[in-house]
Order: sequence, then C-alpha cells, then structure tokens
Amino acid sequence: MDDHPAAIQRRRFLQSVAVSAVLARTLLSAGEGGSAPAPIKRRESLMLEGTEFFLTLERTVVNVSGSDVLATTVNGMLPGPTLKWREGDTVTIHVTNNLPVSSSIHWHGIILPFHMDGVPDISFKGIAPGETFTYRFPVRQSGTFWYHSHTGFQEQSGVHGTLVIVPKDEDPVVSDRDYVVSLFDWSDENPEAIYRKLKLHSDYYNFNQRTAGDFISEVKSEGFWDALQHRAMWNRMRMSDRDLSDVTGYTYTYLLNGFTEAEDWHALFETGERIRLRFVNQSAMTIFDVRIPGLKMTVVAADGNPVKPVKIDEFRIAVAETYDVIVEPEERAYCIFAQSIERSGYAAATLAPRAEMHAARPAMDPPQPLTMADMGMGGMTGEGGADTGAMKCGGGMQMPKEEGKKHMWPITPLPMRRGVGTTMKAANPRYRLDDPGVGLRENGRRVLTYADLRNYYSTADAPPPDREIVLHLTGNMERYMWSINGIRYADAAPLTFHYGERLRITFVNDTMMIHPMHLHGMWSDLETGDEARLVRKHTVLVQPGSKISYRVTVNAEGAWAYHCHMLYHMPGMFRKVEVLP
Ligand SMILES: [Cu+2]
Repeated sequence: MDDHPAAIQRRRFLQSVAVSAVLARTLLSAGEGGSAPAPIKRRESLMLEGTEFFLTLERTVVNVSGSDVLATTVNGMLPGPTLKWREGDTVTIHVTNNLPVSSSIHWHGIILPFHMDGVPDISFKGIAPGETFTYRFPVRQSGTFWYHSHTGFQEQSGVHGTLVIVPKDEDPVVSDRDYVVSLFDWSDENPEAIYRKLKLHSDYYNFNQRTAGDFISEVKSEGFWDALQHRAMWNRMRMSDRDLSDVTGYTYTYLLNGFTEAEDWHALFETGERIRLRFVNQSAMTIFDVRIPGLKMTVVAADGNPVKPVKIDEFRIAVAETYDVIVEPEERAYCIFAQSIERSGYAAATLAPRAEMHAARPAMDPPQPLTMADMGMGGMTGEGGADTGAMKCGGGMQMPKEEGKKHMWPITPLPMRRGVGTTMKAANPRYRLDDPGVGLRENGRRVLTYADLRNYYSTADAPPPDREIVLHLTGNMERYMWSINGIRYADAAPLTFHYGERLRITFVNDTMMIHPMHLHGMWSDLETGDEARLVRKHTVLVQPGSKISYRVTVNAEGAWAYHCHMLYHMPGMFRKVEVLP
C-alpha cells in the first residue's frame, strides 16, 4: 500500500462513500419500518431579492430528528429565506403574523430608525396575531447580517434568517462564488420547557461533569491537597469547570443551512475559484468552533464589516456573530465542520467540486475544562497548576493602550447590587483578547482571536471617549439567574446615553460563561490593540472572568435594546438604552 497523498485521499473518499451508503440504507429502512416516519425532505431556504418583501410567520410541521414537530417559521422555511438587499436602496418588508401569539422581526446589526428595529415594548408594540406590520428604511451599510424574532423564545423554534447586503460601491472582498453558511441549534423540545428545566436544574443538559475518575487523575497530576483545594474553590463558586454550555446536544440537533450533518448540505465549486463563505451563528444558545480540515480560511469581514485579511485554521463564532471567510479549495471534498463549544455535537456540510462527493467528518476535540483565568482569578500563568498556561500571555499580552493611563475620561457611576443574584465575582479580570478561549487553547491550529482583528478602514479620525461606563455581567448559575450589575432587567432603570457623545463601554464578566453582548442601533467599535483600526462589531463575545472595552458613537435617537444574545440569559441580562437629546 503506498501512502502517497492521492492514495490516502482516494481511500478516505471510498470510506466516506461507504459511510453515506450505510446512512442512506438506514434512512430508507426507517421509512419502510412503519414505526419511524419517513423523513420529510427539507428544501433549501430561498433567497429573495429586491426592495419589497413579504414575510409570513406561521406554524409549520418540520421533521429534523425523526419526529414531526411544530416550528415557528418564516415563509414556511427553516431557516427563513435569505433576503438580499442593496446598499442605498430603501427596503419595504411586510411581515404578517399568522402565529397565535404576538411576534416581531428584528434586523440584527442594521443601522435604522429605532421604530423599525422590531423590539417589542422598546421600539414598537409588536405584531399582534393576524396583523401585518410594514418595515421601511434606507439600507446604509453592506455585508452579512441576519434577522430574528425578538419575542419570547420564537427564535429558538425557527424565526430567523440571513441578510446579504451588496455594497453600493466596489466590494473590498473579491470572490468568484458566494455562499451563506448559517448555523443553528434546533430542538424538538418546546423552548419554554427548556427554560423551565434550566430554572429547576441549571446543569440539566450538561453531561460533562467531573467524575471520581477525574479526581483520581487530578490527584496524580497535582497532588491530593492541591486537587482538593481546586475542587473546593469551584464548589464555593457553585460552578463546575465543565460548565461550558447551558444547553447541549442532549436536546439540540445542530443544523447548517437547515440541514443535519447526515443530510449533508453541499457547497459546490470549480477548482481555482475564490469562494466567499458567509458564516452566521443564528443559534439560540450555541457557540461554535468552525474549521475546514485541510483548508486555510482568510477572514475578510466580522459582523458584516471588512477587516484586514487574516489567514487562519479555525475560528470561534458566538451566538449572533457573523464572519466572512475566503477559501481557495483544491479538487477534492472538504468538510465544513462546526463543533459546539462543549463538544456535545456538531453541524457539518461538504465543500466539493461535485455533488456526489462526501467529505469525511473529523473527530470532535475533547472538551477543555475552565481554568483559573476563566474564573477571573489570578494571573495568566499557572496558579497551583490549574491554569494550563495555554494563553499567549507574558510580555505579549494584548490590551488596549489606555490601560496604563487610567481615568483619562470620567467613569459614570452606575447602580450595582450584590446578593443572591450574584454568586460569582471576577477578583482579577483581565483583557484577554489574544486568548482563543476555552476549548481552543494549544490545539495546534491557528485560531482567530479578537487581537487578530483590524478594521479594513482607518478609525484614526474617531474622537476619544467623553466618558466611560462599566457594566458587570453577573449571575447565579445554580438558580439560573442572569443580570447586569447584579440587577435583572425587570428591576433595572434604563441606561442613559446622550446624543452626540462618544462612550467607552467596558464589560467585566463576573461569570464563567461566555456572554455575546449586543447593542442595538449603534456600532460597537472594539479595542483590539490598534487605535487607528478599531473593529466595528454589533455583537461582542465577553470571555469568562475577563474584561473587554469598546467605543460607541451615540448617533441614533430613540430607545434601544442592549443584551446578552444567549436566548435563555436574555430575560435577566438585558437593559433598555435611552438616547437623550
Ligand atoms: Cu449571557
């Protein structure tokens, strides 16, 4: 047997053909057997183009995992249709609500007048059953964005879709072919039931908990007393170092463009082409780690906005983030592989020159435990050996330049409450922009971090901040309570911004979960180490036990939402923002 790469490739190809044949037989026999219903063939979501759109929200029977269940869909599709807009156009979108409950569509990351933003009780009153609401606004930006319901947990059961906006002028991203790659966590369970279970047992879906065997191996590596002390510390925090996700593959089926990995959606190409893949994380709760084994990806846009190209092997995409990448594949099949952060499952598809080719799936990486740094404790190097020292820190630690000269601008004091709702507190939170995050540390691959991101355009002319506000992300994991500054949304006064000011916002994550924070209506200009290249984002991943800062030019009147985009954190970790004249 020769081990020439072509031979290996051929063997893999034959293996993968065998896998798909077995799979096809399994699906067929399940259909013939009588007990399991034949899988309903789902079709790819349509792309709608133009300036006037008609969207209908309705209940639709879908079959994702072998059972017929009711989804809340847009035009009967899961995900909803991709809307293609053109920068400079004014779009009109008629949204008819045929659901038995109130609904809404929010245009995520789109800069628009606030009463078009689609957040019930903040921008408008919502869309009543049977009613049609017409959105109309000028499109003032381009890139990859998305839309979703902002009512209850409707996003989890299907109300979401992608926005592709073509630039008015020349696109800085040049490609021969263009695909949307949407990622989603489908559950057959009712979202309200998922939330109820989390309220009762926050670890209901978490099967990565430590075992006695783990403790024995810790004793071997750390010694008995150190191992015991670490256990005690985690117990005091009422957290586990395996708490990577609240909701997992136990209930979720991970979908790529609406398809399971077995259904294997295909992105076809001709050899030699530059292909643009527009990744959008439309999940309710799932953070994905994305790679295409054997293929380098060049990141060209983050949250719709062009960045200086970065060549990487892998990137993490938090809920609501988007990344555009360019790939130049050779004449073979590749797997687009998106594993969930806690490694309980993955979404996958095939990138290939021909439809009959099927890319083999790589093995999932093992889950990594959280470290002392993720608890906001101690420095970056080992504390009692618990920290793997995996973060590229030491002298090279990336942090905003201002850190040396504190309080260059006044910090506006905000109300803060410590109590039952805040069992966690980061004692020593750090900027960790060049930390790829738990699960991606020292994996031998070139992983994108926020420190790699630079705006494609100069931000040198942006004014310095007038003032700063500091927001703590807080919670009680055991009771599944989430809040900002220890105060849940229901008890919180709105945040006040002033029209025309430039704010610096710093988040301190006192919890051991990632919170993707999303400000509506205005951009978040992320400090990633270069003042002249602040990265323009709409959603910012705040790592556990860390802090992060960005600038906001307050240039939009009205009332806006500001919240964590983890769907089941949102009821508590939410603020209304009022922009005063
Ligand atoms: Cu959150």
